[in-house]
Amino acid sequence: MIPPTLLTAMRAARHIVVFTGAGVSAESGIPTFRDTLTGLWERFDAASLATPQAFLQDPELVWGWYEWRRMKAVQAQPNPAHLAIAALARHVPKLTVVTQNVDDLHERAGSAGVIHLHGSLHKPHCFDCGRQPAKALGMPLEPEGGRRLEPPRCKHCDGRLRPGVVWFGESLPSDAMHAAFAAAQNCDVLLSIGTSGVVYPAAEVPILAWESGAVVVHINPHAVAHGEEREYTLAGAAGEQVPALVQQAFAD
Ligand code: BJW
Ligand code: ZN
Repeated sequence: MIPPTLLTAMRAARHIVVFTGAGVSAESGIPTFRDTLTGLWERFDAASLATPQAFLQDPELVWGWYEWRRMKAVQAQPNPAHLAIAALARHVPKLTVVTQNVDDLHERAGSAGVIHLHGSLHKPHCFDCGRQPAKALGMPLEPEGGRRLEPPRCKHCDGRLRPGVVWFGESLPSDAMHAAFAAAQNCDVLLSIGTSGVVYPAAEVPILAWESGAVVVHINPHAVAHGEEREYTLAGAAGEQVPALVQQAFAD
């Protein structure tokens, strides 16, 4: 049951921030970051593949992993959580969606102006000169007979293209980070959906909101909250909890 005090806070909010992690896309069939290493990839550790050092050491392995993940993302469809977040924009004066995800399921569900803190699977750039290719990547190829795939070359400097995501040790895009922090500091309610909250600086977003006086709601099947005042947990899958919250808060 959703606490009535939370429903009241949702209805009174002038600005809601929705902060999402991999769990929001799990029910679309996209493995969470810490669950990506199944099948062909089970021998590997995600945290050590998602680094510039791993790409420099074995570009074909890392590019193959990201193309496999891009294929999963292209094949996936937005789920009821993405759709309910898009619908929520119709009920509040201002809604800001901040995601750590590198898929585009929020946009495909109809959310506008989504802030991507960790980049995108769909916008590669050159490892050497940083330029983006003029032509978008084609449909992802299944690496033949294994995992490895040669990254395409940059038309400008012949360097290797790399996924347009933020790896460990790299800076987040500063405009996205500043916009996310500003939104967190100026919202009334923040919904933190499907994130383990262990990766910084993104993990500061709900903390900043809470410190600025917002109501913070965690939606996750596993315990991630601390039980502070103004902090709620809706334990369960995003695809069930988010539509229920939006519906109960704003049912006519
Ligand atoms: C469901 C569900 C369902 C399941 N419904 N829920 C301060 C302290 C300590 C360390 C650091 C620090 N500041 C910086 C660092 C270093 C590092 C870091 O944070 N390390 C920690 C791991 C300790 N951060 C960085 O390096 C960042 N850069 C930086 O800070 O630069 C300056 C600097 C450099 C060096 C030193 C110091 C400063 C960059 C971080 C970039 C992270 N990038 C990744 C990879 C992106 C590309 C890719 O996808 O491959 O982003 S890592 C990975 O984690 C990915 C995700 O966006 C991110 C967050 O993961 P998320 O979304 O929470 O997913 P999961 O899988 O962890 O959790 C899923 C959750 O869903 C779970 O809770 C489930 O229960 C739940 N769930 N099903 C709802 N149906
Ligand atoms: Zn280049």
